[in-house]
Amino acid sequence: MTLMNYPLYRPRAVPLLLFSALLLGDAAVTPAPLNRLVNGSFESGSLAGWEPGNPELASVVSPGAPGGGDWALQLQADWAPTLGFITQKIEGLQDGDIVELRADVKAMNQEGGGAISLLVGNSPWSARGKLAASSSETWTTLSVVDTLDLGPGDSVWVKLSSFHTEISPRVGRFDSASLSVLGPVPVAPVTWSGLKARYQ
Ligand SMILES: [Ca+2]
Repeated sequence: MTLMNYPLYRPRAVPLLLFSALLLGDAAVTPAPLNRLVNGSFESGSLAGWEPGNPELASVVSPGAPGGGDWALQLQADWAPTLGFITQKIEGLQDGDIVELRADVKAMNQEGGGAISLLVGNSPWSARGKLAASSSETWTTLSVVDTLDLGPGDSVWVKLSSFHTEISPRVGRFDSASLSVLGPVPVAPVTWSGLKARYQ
């Protein structure tokens, strides 16, 4: 039997997976996830790709998080009271996809901080979803993992937001935001010992 007869789930992935398995020995082959966010690290120096709720409450500033390049997002609340936020609609996701939203967040003053949300709905304002938040004054990586439950007409949105103002301005900085599809993963990990066991 030749390797070409090996019944992999995704035939087009065979050469790369086999080559990687030979290089890595018994390590599982896990390709780096693709970031579905546009301008998630704000390295365009602008809000390109994002829709601000109130443009006066969102700005692109420097410095960003360690390893996050030159630029970051800063959001603040005003006295209305309204919070600053930006949203981005994510295309190409499917019902049942397991996705992870990550971002680095830092409070810029004692009452500051920020939240990241993964939302599903007809619009960012009517959406349901999951949220993670931090009020730490050191850079903190937030993560939200969810399995998408998409109904008719639903879209997926990412939202970055400051906290509501109360008695003092609440400012948060954001950097290195990413949205990755973690699964479902139909391809079983290919290992060298697994291949040897199959042909011995
Ligand atoms: Ca950045």
